Amino acid sequence: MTLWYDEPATDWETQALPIGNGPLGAMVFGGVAGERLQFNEKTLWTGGPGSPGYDFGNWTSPRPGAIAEVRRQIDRDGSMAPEAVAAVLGQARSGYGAYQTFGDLFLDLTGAPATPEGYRRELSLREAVARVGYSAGGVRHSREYFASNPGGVIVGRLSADRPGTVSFTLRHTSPHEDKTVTAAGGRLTVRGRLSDNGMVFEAQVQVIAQGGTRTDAGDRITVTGADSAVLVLSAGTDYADTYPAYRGEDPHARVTAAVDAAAATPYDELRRAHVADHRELFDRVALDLGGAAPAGVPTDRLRASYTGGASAADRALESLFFAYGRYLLIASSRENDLLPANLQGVWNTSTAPPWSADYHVNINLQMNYWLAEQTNLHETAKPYIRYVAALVEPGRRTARDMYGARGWVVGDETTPFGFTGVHDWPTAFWFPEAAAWLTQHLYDTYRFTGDETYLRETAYPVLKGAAEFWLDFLHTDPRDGTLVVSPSYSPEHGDFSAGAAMSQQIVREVLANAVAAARTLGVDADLQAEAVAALARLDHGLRVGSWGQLQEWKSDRDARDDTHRHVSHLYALHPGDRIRPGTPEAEAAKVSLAARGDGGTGWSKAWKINFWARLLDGDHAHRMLAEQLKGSTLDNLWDTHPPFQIDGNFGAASGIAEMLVQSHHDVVHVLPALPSAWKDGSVSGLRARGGVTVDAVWRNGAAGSVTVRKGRTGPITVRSSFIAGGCRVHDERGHEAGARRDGDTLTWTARAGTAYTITSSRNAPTISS
Ligand code: FUC
Repeated sequence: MTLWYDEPATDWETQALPIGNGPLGAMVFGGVAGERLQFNEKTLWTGGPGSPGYDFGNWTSPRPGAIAEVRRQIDRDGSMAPEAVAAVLGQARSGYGAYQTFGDLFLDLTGAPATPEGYRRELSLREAVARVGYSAGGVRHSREYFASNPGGVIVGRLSADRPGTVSFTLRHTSPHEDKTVTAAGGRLTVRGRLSDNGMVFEAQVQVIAQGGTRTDAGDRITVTGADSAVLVLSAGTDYADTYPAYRGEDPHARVTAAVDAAAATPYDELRRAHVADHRELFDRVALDLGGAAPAGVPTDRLRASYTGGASAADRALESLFFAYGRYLLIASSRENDLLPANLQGVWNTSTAPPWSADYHVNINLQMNYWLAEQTNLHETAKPYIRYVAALVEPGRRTARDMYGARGWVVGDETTPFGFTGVHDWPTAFWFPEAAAWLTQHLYDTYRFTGDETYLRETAYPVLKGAAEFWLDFLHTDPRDGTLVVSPSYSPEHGDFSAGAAMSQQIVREVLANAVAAARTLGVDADLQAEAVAALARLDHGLRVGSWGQLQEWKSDRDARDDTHRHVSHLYALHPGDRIRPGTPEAEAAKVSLAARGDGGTGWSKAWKINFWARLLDGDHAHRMLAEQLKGSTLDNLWDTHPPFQIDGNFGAASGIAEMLVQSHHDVVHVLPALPSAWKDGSVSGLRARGGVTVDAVWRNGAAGSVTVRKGRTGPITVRSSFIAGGCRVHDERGHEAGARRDGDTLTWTARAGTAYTITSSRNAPTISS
């Protein structure tokens, strides 16, 4: 559970190692003569209010009839070029902004050796601690770094096994010009304003040296001849996630308090509290694929020699990659965060990162959170849920003013400043389905937890607004009288048309979820009736085309040689659940997926792991995992689009979880897509819908035992191929559960908190059907 290297990092993107506590992130380089810690605070963004011309993406003047005109043209001609639609409905972006680096801390190390011995740089995923070590002149030098969520700080410690040998100068650099850097009392304070939008930012670093001398000099701090030294960093901005101003308190008091408190706490205590906090989340799941990393082989070489074959080394990299996905989510998204993980999590070294390191909501942000519930990291999804809820207010105005609709909406991509309108990049400016898609996770969280208070107070109001938008904005298709989305654009692909498959599948899902939620809560009878009536008229969005493919558009025009990275028309297979394996639609999805091929950007490969897992084809899912590790993974195991984009890390971890446990339609399916390469293994702590925790052990490609625990007393149905061959179900005390078997499924009434183990045994009495 450790990434390690035998050289310092020189490249931020491919080599440096990420630590983070949700709001704060840092990249550790581990240089010998100079340490570099690039750091981030997640709210430091240009754009939004204060940025010249910011308009939330809403049309700056009304365009009566513009959407109706596009609809008319599509009704008449069947399609419309993206450029033509953008010319009518788009608007140049202004004040969109981008996620910003906060800057770098440099430690210039005095007297560093030219040729250190025994160099090692590592990141322990279990502890969430990065370490650097080397020897020189008979002295072992060690550094440790971690980002503490309970402390709200990033902490570093430099030490050596000979007293008096720790010496360095700490300084800060950043591309933000309007700032001051001052040093006093061993504390470096960086304070300034982004010139673009006036956002106030502040960081403080306290240096605490044991032994030696410390000198504060202008904008830097020098430590000479210390036994060890601790650094404590915190940072903040005056961002608030409230429409329309998006500004709150000055960060000074918060940052000061965090650094003061951490500086007054012994290092070992800070570290202990951090490791305990991290492990409370990280240790909930364990995956063993029978891997063993060869001794002495660093992670970059482990990855470079990976083939996706049968070796124990390959299994070790796969389970490490899964653990890393969970590590990265814990590090970049926590319950006390204002913002969810963006395209780069919390890590960004630039003022102009790719795609602004924003929130792309035509798959990327959603993909970031696919693993959250399944891999038992519910808390990490809280900033996502909060963020989506915060889009409702700006999104209502956009829905009303641009679309003439109730509810709320957001377009293809967005920012921390409620950018819910449009821009004018023809292939990515229009995707009002995003709001509905974003609510999928909110409703699914309820299905995992069964928490009705959460459903009533948090999820339902957001879901309801997303459904209302579509009740007002559907269009009657003159071809057949069904209700369709128009203009409809299958993400970043082809022409605009009416009723593309993904549009219809998403709208069906949001309406169905809204009805189900309202029924559960016993509210909004009128809305339920309205949604039920719309569902009856809604085009179904699942068509099998001339070459057996699932159609991406309502008319049959998919090209067989099209390998576009988005596979949007398979939404109903994943992340939706309407397409069930073994049905004609699933067969058609398979044809489409095979035609799209095994290539693609990092996130596209990750999505394909999930698709093949849902089609119960473990070998093909594994092949996609191998493609991702071979072709779309960097030395620091970050996913690369290219460039670095974190969704692929999260999507792959989700895909691995989908290979092990699926839980749709009230069935907990254990080991649904186990690849032949994963002969022996075990997993524990995965979550299934219905408040269920699942452990499984398998040998020779078949489950030997499965243990499930349910949060509430009630019926449970477990499916796994081994069940068909005979099994018994007993609780912790050895009592039979009284299960009923039907082929490969078992159903019984599970008591809350009781562990039930299903064992396959020829000796045990077989449960009769
Ligand atoms: C979507 C994708 C691109 C990229 C961008 C951030 O628009 O089509 O490949 O991942 O998001």
